[in-house]
Amino acid sequence: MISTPERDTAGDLLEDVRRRMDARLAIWAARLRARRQGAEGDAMAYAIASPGKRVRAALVRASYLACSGTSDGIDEVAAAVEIVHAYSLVHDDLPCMDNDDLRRGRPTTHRAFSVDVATRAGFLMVPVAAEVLAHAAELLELDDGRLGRMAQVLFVASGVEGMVGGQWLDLEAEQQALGLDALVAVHRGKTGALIQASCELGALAAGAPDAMVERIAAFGADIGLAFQVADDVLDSTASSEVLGKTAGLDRLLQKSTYVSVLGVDGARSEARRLAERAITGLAGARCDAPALSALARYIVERPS
Ligand code: GRG
Repeated sequence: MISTPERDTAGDLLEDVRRRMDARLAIWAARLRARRQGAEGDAMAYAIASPGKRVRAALVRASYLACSGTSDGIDEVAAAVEIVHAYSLVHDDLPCMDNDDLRRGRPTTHRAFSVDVATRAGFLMVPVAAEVLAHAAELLELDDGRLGRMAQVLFVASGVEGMVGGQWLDLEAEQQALGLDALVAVHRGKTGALIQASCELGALAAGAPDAMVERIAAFGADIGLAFQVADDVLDSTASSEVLGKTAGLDRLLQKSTYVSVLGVDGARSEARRLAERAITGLAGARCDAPALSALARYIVERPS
């Protein structure tokens, strides 16, 4: 368990970021509902404004602050990442994927609307994320080159070389016994890529030099993998009530996970090892990053 002051650092940061994100995402939800009247607009608003932990947003902000960023315009970069994440949850829950009824303590988007509407709303959220990122660049007064680099980081991480590719491998692997190397590829793609991108985006928005961006990206890669390892543990140890989504789904879908390969204790210690490696890697990076270390430890000790 992490020490009390560090837990408070992560807790305070997440609470602050949650407040900021809820406000920003509510504005975008209302805008989308007004722009696209009807079920798809309502479904996008439902998915975008639903209450998550906002870990990715916190990583964007903490990386930005660690690289001496000073503008609250960074919230809009974080909102773009959270919208990509929200779309992935809508599609992940569909009957053709994990087929879940519960997300963030509420009915999944396809249960609240319909499969057709949720599918369309999910796709429509991707260009919204691009629009939000472009708006962030205006708020932060970033030049076109930097916006281009950030768009590349976010959308490559969201695509077939990242999140979609990892999810693809995950679906193909149902009912198959994967070895650890294959599992690492699934987890790095479906979950790790967007978490790594969150860290990189914060550093890029702050105008950090390439060497610093690389250090923060390496940190993000380790905690991104650790996040999914911890998720595997939670799926097999926590209740649906605490998780706000159906617990035990991995076993039901016969998925290979860190728990099926290493057991609960083995998976837990691997998640902790990755978090500590991430923190150690930052130590030489000349960035003052207690919030990043606190988030790394929160990611592997979180209750949900
Ligand atoms: C077309 C093959 C194909 C894929 C579409 C659906 C999809 C893209 C990707 C799914 C990626 C995914 C849902 C990975 C799991 C990530 C994960 C651990 C989600 C839970 O994150 P938390 O705990 O959730 O941060 P909250 O609700 O707190 O934001």
